[in-house]
Amino acid sequence: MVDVTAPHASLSVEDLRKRITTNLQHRQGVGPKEATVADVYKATAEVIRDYLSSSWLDATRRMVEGNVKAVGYLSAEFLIGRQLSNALLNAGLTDQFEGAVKELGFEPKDVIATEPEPGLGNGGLGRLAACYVDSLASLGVPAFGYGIQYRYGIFRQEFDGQGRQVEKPDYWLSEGNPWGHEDFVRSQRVSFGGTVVDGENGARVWKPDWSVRAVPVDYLVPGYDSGRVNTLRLWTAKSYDEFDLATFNRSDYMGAVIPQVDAENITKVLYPEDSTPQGKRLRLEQQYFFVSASIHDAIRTFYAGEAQPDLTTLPDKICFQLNDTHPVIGIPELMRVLMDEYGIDWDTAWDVTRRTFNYTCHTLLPEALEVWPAKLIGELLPRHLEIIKAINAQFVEELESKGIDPEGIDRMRIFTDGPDAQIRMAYLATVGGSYVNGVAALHSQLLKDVTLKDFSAAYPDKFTNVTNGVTPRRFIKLANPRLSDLITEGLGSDRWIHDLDELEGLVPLADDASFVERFRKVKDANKRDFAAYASDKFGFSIDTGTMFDSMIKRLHEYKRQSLKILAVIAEYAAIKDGSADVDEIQPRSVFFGAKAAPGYAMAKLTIRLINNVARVVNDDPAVKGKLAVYFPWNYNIDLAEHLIPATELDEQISQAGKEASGTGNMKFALNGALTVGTLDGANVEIRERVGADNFFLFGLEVDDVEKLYADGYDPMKYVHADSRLRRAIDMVADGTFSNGDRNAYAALTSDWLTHDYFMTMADFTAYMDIQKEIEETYQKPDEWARKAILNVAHSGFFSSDRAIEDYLRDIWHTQPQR
Ligand code: 4GP
Repeated sequence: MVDVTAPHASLSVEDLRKRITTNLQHRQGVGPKEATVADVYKATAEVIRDYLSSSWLDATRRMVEGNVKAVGYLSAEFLIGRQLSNALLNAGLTDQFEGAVKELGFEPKDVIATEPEPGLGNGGLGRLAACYVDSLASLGVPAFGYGIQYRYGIFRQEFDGQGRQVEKPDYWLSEGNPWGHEDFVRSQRVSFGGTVVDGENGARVWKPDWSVRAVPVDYLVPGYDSGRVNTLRLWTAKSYDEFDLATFNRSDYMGAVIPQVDAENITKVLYPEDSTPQGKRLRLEQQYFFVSASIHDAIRTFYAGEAQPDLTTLPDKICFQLNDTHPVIGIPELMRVLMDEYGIDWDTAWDVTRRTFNYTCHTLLPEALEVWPAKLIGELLPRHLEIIKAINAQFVEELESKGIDPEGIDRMRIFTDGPDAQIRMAYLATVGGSYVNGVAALHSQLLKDVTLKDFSAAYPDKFTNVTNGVTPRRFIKLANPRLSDLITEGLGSDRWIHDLDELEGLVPLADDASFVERFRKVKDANKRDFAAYASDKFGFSIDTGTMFDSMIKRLHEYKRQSLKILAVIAEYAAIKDGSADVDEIQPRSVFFGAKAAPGYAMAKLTIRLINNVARVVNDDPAVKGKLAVYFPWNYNIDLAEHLIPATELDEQISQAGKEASGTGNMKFALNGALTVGTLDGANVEIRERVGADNFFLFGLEVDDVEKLYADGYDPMKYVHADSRLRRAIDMVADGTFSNGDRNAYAALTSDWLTHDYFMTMADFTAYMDIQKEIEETYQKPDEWARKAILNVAHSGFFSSDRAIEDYLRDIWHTQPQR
């Protein structure tokens, strides 16, 4: 572990109050007496940012002058969550803040809750990126996060009167943005389109058609108690020709702003719907936009003022981590920059590029590995297409020299020939970088055995694993202050916040009656807090005497929210018709949180079903006090921070072999929930660590799934075998959850009965059966708490600090800067 000290000059309550007051007067234009909570929030945020900025400048300077290689984490998503409380914690200013705002007459929690949450990510890989920038700064590693500042982020989710998801723009920037500083001076030009012509001495010259201005918005990333403040640089697109006066003067007012709208569209939303050619094109524009700007920014940073920089030293200055395939166009871009802008020859450029990039894959679904039509790349980035073709040709030669047969070579081509030629970005990333890693042991193994099998056979040394991790700062210390205090008390110190392995010290306390009792009290209090929050925010009225059972994650068929909702329906039916033993049933509150991609019809239909099951179940007096279902809308980090500490049972029930890792599973275990799960993703490692007795395992394993596919999977076999399942599906089909409309869920029921690719039917019985064990255990509260404590104690491995140390050692080959 790194020795960390906090070199920021400390601030007293009085200092901070004065700074906030001054900011209120000078920047917000109000006196402390007239200030609203929003003014105080904004003033505090600006003061904290200013306070951190000297450490930030210092860290940047030391990075440029020193000789520790930096990390550039390239990611289309950074799901950072609210900034204020995290910045205060990491800078050691929480107490001073509380004192100062109280003196000003405000409640600290109200000030913190005023901050809008930036929705700059969709799911796991975006939140992971945010955990990693926190850990990089906390460990003292020089690093940049590079991404996009989306004006409207991921959409804001609402539900209509029928329970359907409605996507609304998220105006998170409408009150300004005290954390992000737009640095117009350090903008970059990013160009698109046009043609490539021959230049002098065999050079190729790209003559682009149009350009946009990439303006960096800088967020400061303070490490926890490390004194280091790194940069998260998110790019926003602006037009060079904002306004066409001549057009305007012809009274064509809309026409006058078309270039501006075109340019700004690039950074308006995360993952624009891409079922149309325009949508696809916009996504590629986004990817190239942020990657090109970031590469040029890194060169500017490390070679500032050098007339003839020697870019062959780039891999000693910075390594770029490609967070999934979205930034992979960076590989041909760096090649282009090195050759066309700096005159470096192909072989040298290739060597530099390969040593600069590494690639993390976050999926096992083949359809999630991006493939771009060569035609589209040719239109938008003609020079890059040439370079990709040349990389492919060189790669094919390399494979031939390794003696790989022609079919093998065909399977591995980066560029597939023919009229519909495609570029396979995961392959490009694998070939164009040093290392490829999966995000959990099982996932990395499956990448080698299945998804990238040919590549791992040809380049075994490239493949490695880094099991994901989560930051204990945000997800324990901030989200669960009661548990944090109890852990600190139990361990006798708060070193665990730096070194999560220290949690092992809690093991003996799992058998200490008074600790167990206090642990239970923490969970009960967290449940009451969540109920109050959910009542306030969503109007729910939750019975805190029930078991809190949560499934929060993106909505996807492989994650199998369907399995959970079918089990809920089966339970509902059993309570109603008296087949469930009322004395034995464990009353539950089931929580769902999930957004569905706007173009993903099955996922959206599942949302509608869950909402309508919730409506019917919660309105039915026959099950009152026994079963309730809640689906708070707009699942985001704030909701996770409230629900995870209150949850007792965590659902990780994906089909085995489909979830790359999961990080929610880690957050839940660290917050003292027990998991019901399949042997999938990081569940495998969680179970190994917390102990098989403290994890509710069920369902098919990867080999079973493969065998079933091979033998011809027939979902009807399972439907016939379990009357509970038949009944639940019948209820979905017969209009029970659609006011009698028998067609409402036809797409879902017909898929379950005929296709069911993710084998929900095959796992239903095992899932229902494990519930009995879960309920029996839950009815022995001390036993449940003991298991939950052991989950906390053995989950220290799942800290993002550990994950970053793995990356430093195995992939980036760099270290903290003292
Ligand atoms: C997610 C994976 O689905 C999840 O298992 C993993 O924990 C997470 O990445 C971080 O590695 N993938 C995505 C995505 O978010 O968009 O593919």
